This record gives sequence, C-alpha cells and structure tokens, in this order.
Amino acid sequence: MPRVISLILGGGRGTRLYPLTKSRSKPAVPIAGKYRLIDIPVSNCIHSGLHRIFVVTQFNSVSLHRHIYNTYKFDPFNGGFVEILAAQQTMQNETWYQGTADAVRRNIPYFTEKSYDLVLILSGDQLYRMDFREMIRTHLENKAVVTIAALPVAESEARSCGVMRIQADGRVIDFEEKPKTQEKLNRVRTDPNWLGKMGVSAQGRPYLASMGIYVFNTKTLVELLGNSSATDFGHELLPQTIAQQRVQAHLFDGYWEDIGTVGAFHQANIDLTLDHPPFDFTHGEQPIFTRPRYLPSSRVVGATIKNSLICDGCVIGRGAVIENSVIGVRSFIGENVTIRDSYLMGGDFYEQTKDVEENQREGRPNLGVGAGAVIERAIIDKNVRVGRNVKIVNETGIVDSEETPTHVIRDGVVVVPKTTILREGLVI
Ligand code: ADQ
Ligand code: ADP
Repeated sequence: MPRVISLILGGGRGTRLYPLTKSRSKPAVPIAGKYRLIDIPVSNCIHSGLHRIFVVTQFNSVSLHRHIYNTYKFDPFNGGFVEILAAQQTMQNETWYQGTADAVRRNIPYFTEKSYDLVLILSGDQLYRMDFREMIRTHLENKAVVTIAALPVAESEARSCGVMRIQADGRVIDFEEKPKTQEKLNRVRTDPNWLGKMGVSAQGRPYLASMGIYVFNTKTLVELLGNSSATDFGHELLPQTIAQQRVQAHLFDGYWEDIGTVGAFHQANIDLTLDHPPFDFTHGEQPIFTRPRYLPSSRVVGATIKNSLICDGCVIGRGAVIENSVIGVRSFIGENVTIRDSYLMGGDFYEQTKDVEENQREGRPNLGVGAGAVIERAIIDKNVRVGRNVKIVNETGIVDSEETPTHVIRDGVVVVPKTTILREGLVI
C-alpha cells in the first residue's frame, strides 16, 4: 500500500448552502439530525484504511474544530490524524482560497513535509460510501498520474458536473466542466458498450461524470500546481493535464449525491426517511462515525409519526403529526404541531427552568417548536425558537427569496437560520 494523504475540500465561501454556513464552516453543517458533513468523507477514509486526513476550509469555525477534536482520535502508534487547514493570511497570501486548486496549492507544504506517494482529494459535501482502496488500485494498475472517480449519469445531471470521455482502456481523453451546450455534451458522451463491458447498464446514463474525487501522484500534483496558475480542478487543471499525461477514470456505480446546494441538501436528508433509503445510516459494515453524545432516549408523548428519523434526546408532544422529516437531537416539538418534508436540526442544549421562566417574562418562545405550529418543506437550523401557531408553508410557492431577518427561501425550501426567533402566529 502506498503512503496516502487525504485532503477534504471543505468549502469555499459557502454561498450555495447559505444560510446554513452563516455561522459555521461547511464541513460542520449538521446532516441526518446528528452527524456533520465532514463525517461522511472522514468515515469513508477510515473504512479505506486511510487515517491521515487534512480538512481544507475557508474558515475554522469553533463547532468544526470541537467536532473533529472530540470525534476522531487515533491510536498514537499508527500516526493517524484529522487536521483542519484553514485559509489564513500569510506573508505570501492575504486572500481566501480562490478555488479548489488554489486551496490545494496553498497547502502544499503540509502534504509534502512527509513523503506521501499519493494525494487523495475529496469533496466535503457529498453523500456516498466508497472504498478508496479500489480507486487507488485502479490508479496503480494503470500507472496513471491522476485518477478521477466516475459515475454514469443522465444528461440532466451531466450538465452540472465535469464530464469525461474515455478510450477503451479507461484513459480520459476529454474533460468538459459543466457542459452547457448540446455540442459539448455530444463530444463527451460515453460508448454504452464500454459501460456494458464494465458490468454497468448505460440505460439512460450515457455520460461519465466526475465525482470530484481524485487520486494524484504527489510529485505530479506539486508540478502541475507549480507550473500553472489554475485556481480550479474542473475548469482548468484537469482539462490541461489530460493531453499530456495519463489520467484514468475509476468507475463507481453506487449511490452518490452532491449535497452542496440547499435544494439537494434538503432532498438528501428527506430521502433518508424513505422505506428503502438510497443511503442508509444503519449500515452494519461501514458505519458513519460521529461524536458520541450522552443523550437520553426520545420521549414521544402521543404523536403520529410516519417515515421520519427521530434523533436522541427529543420530546414530542401529544397530537403532533410528523411525516417525511428528520428531527435532530434535543428537539422539543409541542402539542398538535405538524411537520412535513422538513429537516429540523435540533438544539445544542436544554433550557433550564430559569431560562423558561425568563422566556415567559420576555414573551420569547422556548427552544423548539411551539404548540400548533405547521412546518412544511423547510430546514430549521439549530437552537431556533418557533412560537405557537407559526406557519412555515411558503404559500405563494416562492423559489428563491431575499434574506429576511427570519428566513431565506432557496430552491423552494424555507431555511430558518440558527438561533432565529419566530414570534407566535408568524406566517412564512
Ligand atoms: P463543484 O461541486 O461545482 O464541481 P466546487 O465548487 O469546485 O465544485 O467544489 C468541489 C469541492 O471543493 C466542494 O466540497 C467544495 O465545498 C470545495 N471547495 C470549493 N471551493 C473551495 C475553496 N475555495 N476552498 C476549499 N474548498 C473549496 C466539482 C468538479 C466537477 C464534479 C463535481 C462533483 O469540478 O467536475 O463533477 O465536483 O460534485
Ligand atoms: P452538537 O451537539 O450539535 O454536536 P456541539 O458539538 O456544538 O453541538 O455542542 C453542543 C453544545 O455543547 C454546544 O452548545 C456547546 O456549547 C457545548 N459543548 C460541547 N462540547 C464542548 C466543549 N468541548 N467545550 C465547551 N462547550 C462544549
């Protein structure tokens, strides 16, 4: 096994997931009620035997640092670590990372100080399970300098991905980042016979999309970044490289979802509640790790719950109706609340008696969801106070809205930022 360092790209300015990234860096965004985005790639690395991991992120939020520090502890004899490399002002550089390649370039000293043979580059906003050892095998067997994980997709998805054309032996001979025109798409269409030979049905999926997962020979990566001013892998560095060097595709055909936008993030969470979810957190062999918490079991007083995930430490009141929703840790759901197609991230703490008394004096709702509230197709971030009879229903069907003091609508999903107070009776 070669020596491998993993670099998880933890996000640019986080605009696509805003306002979930308003007060935290993207890898710290909570997913599935009790995990954080960073747990997905880190768990995949651990299951692949890769224990040396850097997380490259724009800013080093307290919650990300605390989460990593409290979660990932390795046996001191195997040298494992998960470390955050945050963009910082240095003598050479005063700006934030300009793009993915720039983020990697500016951290070269960290992954060249030890002699790593390969650099595995991962995205921090994807939901999937993958054994990276298989990809490394493809890389070594083909004597490639770069290997790109590739997923067969339909045309609609191809337009939002990097798409590659390969030759019979899997070598990448063309790469088009987010092809917009039909002409460009036609140029990178894959031969369905090739996919068939690899045991994959090309039916309706005639394009090979880059999953944004790359294995680089360390030496080549350093040379490529040094010899070019490319700031991005997909737009610049990869298209520049394929003409000169061997870039290989590694075929993957499991569940994989880019959850970097509010719409995709919301859908991926709601999909976890399906009868047969495409991504299953109750996976025996490859669990997703996260920080252990010492929370009590959830108490359901009297509710109708269908296709939902209820995390630890919640209290759900009488008459509540919860459907196709994810209810995060320490959620308080009042009586006769209705929640549909929504992701509530829950709370960071429980209120004490004196807090509740103060809330009452100040006319402020308690943490959680007050009685009679209706929440549909929404993401409620942590520590939000939803007053009694609040309605979050997006009645006029707005797709994207301006930011208001209480919410933002993105991709038709109402997002209520962390610690927001929604006064009694408010209608969104
Ligand atoms: P996108 O997802 O559009 O396409 P990008 O925005 O570059 O690519 O993000 C890739 C990863 O890097 C994400 O995890 C993102 O958060 C992170 N990232 C972005 N800018 C960063 C920065 N300045 N500093 C640190 N991290 C940053 C890419 C590829 C496509 C491919 C898709 C698959 O370019 O070819 O198809 O991923 O999702
Ligand atoms: P989560 O429960 O969503 O993982 P955090 O890890 O941010 O949330 O922690 C939950 C709460 O516990 C926070 O409000 C934080 O103040 C507190 N907390 C957790 N760990 C620590 C710590 N090491 N030091 C101080 N406070 C902590």
